Amino acid sequence: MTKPLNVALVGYGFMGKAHANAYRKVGHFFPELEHRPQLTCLCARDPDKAEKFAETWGVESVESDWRRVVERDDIDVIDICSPNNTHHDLAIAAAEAGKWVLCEKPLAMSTAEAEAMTAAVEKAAVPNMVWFNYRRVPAIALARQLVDEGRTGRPFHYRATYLQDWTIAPDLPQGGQTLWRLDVDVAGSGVTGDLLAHSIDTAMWLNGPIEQVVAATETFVKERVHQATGNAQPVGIDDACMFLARFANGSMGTFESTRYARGRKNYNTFELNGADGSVHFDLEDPQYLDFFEHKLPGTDQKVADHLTGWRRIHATNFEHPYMDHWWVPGCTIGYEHTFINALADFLAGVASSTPAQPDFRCALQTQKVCDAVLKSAHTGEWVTTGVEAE
Ligand code: SOE
Repeated sequence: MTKPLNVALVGYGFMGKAHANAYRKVGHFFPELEHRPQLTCLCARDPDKAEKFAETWGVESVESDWRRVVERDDIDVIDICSPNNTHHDLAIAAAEAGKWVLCEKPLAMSTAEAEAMTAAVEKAAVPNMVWFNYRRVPAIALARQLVDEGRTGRPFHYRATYLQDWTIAPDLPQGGQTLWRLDVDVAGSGVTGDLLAHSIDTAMWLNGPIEQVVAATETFVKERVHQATGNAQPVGIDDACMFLARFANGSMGTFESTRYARGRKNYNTFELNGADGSVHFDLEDPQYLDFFEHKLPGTDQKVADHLTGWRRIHATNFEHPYMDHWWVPGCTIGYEHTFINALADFLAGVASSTPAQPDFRCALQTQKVCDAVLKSAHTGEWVTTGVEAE
């Protein structure tokens, strides 16, 4: 017997669409799940756009005030896909009302906010998760499996880049519904919270806690017209950020992110170098995990050295993470499927009382690293992150 689960989606932008699609599809591809999400409510400020979205995605009702959603008895889950400055109040109110809470990344505008949100979901003991969807790319999950299996050995280096190019034009405005990511009052930060949060989440998932960072940021375009006021206003976000990291396991990391890398659209890459092997991933080629295995199993290493080399694993076999729920080997899945996989993990975690990660407490650790990065960029000094040991 399946149980219906009434979901209220807050926000209808890029992420609203990605999440709505996940709720629609998850029961088809993960039929073993006990819960069947229903798109019960969409909450958004613009009533016309909200009605249109609800019609397109088959959402049963529309609200314009999230407080009303939180009060509704027929809602089980509140999923926050609205801009970053709404996450804190909404998540806390939802938790206090006993709703399950899912939240887009970054969890919050600051560590202080993320701590309060984590305390609220834990006090209310409600299931919660943050949508760091890239953990659910099969090739990235495979990287984690290889690390867990000990195939990369003692880690020395972790290298991440997250590059885009969509804000280069100096006449691009900031703010409003479409460009809130450029408005520091709404986004909290620039590439650090928006892009590096992904890189940090993946890095700590694969390679453990980041203990210390030293960073530099730059804002290349200092003023942009604000869509709300029509006036040129200072740009408060970081357009680019690079930082060095020390991991608790003794390895060293470099991280770079920008929205000014001409030609790079969503170039999210990482490489982990260990004593026994390395893994490399590039989101613009997402089906593949590159793996260098130094010790070939079952061979005499002296004889085998001429056989070593990077191996491209096309992560589409039934044996690869998530792929037994999708198509036959060789047929690929895409960006949208990472949200479906994430939702499936979340629902399975609730059913088995083994919370899927990253939950709020886990995402709080990423927030701490982001805050430490921004602090270091300001002071120019190494900053201890305060990330909890695993
Ligand atoms: C920014 O352009 C953005 O949409 C991020 O907000 C998403 O989290 C990232 O996955 C794609 O890029």
